[in-house]
Amino acid sequence: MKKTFKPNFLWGGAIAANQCEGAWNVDGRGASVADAMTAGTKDIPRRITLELDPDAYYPNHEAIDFYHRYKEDIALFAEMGFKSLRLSISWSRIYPNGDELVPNEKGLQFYEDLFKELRKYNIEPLVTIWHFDTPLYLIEKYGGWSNRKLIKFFDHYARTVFTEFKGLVKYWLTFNEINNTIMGLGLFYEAKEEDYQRAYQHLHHQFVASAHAVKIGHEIDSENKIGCMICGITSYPATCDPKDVLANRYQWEKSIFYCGDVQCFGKYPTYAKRLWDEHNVKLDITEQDLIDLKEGTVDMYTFSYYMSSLITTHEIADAVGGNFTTGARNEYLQYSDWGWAFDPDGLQYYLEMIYDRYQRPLMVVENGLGAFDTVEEDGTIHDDYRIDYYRDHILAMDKAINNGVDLIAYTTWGCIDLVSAGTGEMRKRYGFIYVDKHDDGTGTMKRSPKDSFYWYQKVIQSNGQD
Ligand code: BGP
Repeated sequence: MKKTFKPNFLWGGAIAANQCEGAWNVDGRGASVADAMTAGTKDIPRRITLELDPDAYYPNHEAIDFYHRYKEDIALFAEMGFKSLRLSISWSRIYPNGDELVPNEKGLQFYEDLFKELRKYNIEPLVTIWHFDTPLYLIEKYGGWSNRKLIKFFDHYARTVFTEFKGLVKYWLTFNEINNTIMGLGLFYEAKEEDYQRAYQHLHHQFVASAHAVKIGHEIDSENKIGCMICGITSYPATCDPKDVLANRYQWEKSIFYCGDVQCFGKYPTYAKRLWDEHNVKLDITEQDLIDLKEGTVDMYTFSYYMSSLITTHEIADAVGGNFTTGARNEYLQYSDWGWAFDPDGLQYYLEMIYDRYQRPLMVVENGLGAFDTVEEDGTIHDDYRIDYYRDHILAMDKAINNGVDLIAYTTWGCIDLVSAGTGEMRKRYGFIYVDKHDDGTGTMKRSPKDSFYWYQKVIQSNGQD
């Protein structure tokens, strides 16, 4: 095998504050929208309750208690040989309501300690500023991101974290899976024109906030590298009917390129007009917004990749999907217990297509398999299905790099078991490290390495050669 991966390739894992920290109301932290989400399952959707429902269970409140156990967890990541850990800052830990002027010192201290702990092991932090967790107060008082005022609050929050963590953090991502807002629109329910209007306006505000963050981050430290983060789903036409082929192209434009184009090229693409006109969307975009978008383009393109999907204009007999999308079943692929397609070739396709379009460094910042794990009597966990999943996706990256793609990082999702974002479940496990925590909230929280832990350690040690 050729030496494909660069010597400084960032192998590692990824987690997010709301899905692992817990300590939701500790040390001055305010509630975020993730704290208002009840537990769900594959078939029962999570609910958002602005008032806590005493009969419901809120899995993010305690999560895996990373807030108190991060030293133990980071030591395990270091044992695997991680070069990087992707994690996110909880906005409401820094600004409990989101619109304050003065930050919560204890929140800042927590992240400073955390980043120093990573540095102790030479693990490069890759920090997401927003990962699905807008402070709840901003939703209640301002109605969330469809209100332009949120840009100003986010600017302030971003400026705070860039200033505070200067020298400790170099790699940043602005909004996690920013394209989700429009990707699933109209797929799971009949969306009305006002839903489209709200979603596109919401997204416009996040684009502007992201561009501001890029500008602020560069101004505070010219060493900072700041990326966008797109939910990457490779889609194919389900048939050779030209209508399906066209529908698939439109799917790429709406779901994938729309956000990447604005964040990498700094302006709305030509097809944006068609997307808006289809639903009579009239956006409030100021002259200054257009200047800011141009000046705040990202340094790198990062994305999550779990699966591919099939697009068709014909009737779908057997719909499958996950992660904000759904489509027809692909008879050439295997599916996970949660209906996510296993498609490493789709990762190679995505990497090559996106690199060609944007010509800037890429990072795969989420990839992984959510699966049921069984703990054997002796405490071991034999997750060969997870090893197979990773092996094939790493081989796909290897091919793309050999074909010229500048891929600089791979951080697998949920390197330690954590709360699922989509379902709120614990039993949908992604980790190399098992956490003894269950869907009803019980468990000792004990951490145990799975077989994949030792396998990934070997991958990193050999820089992807083995
Ligand atoms: C992405 C999110 C993550 C993560 C992952 C897996 O959408 O960025 O937060 O959770 O998907 O999804 P799930 O947790 O629903 O299995």
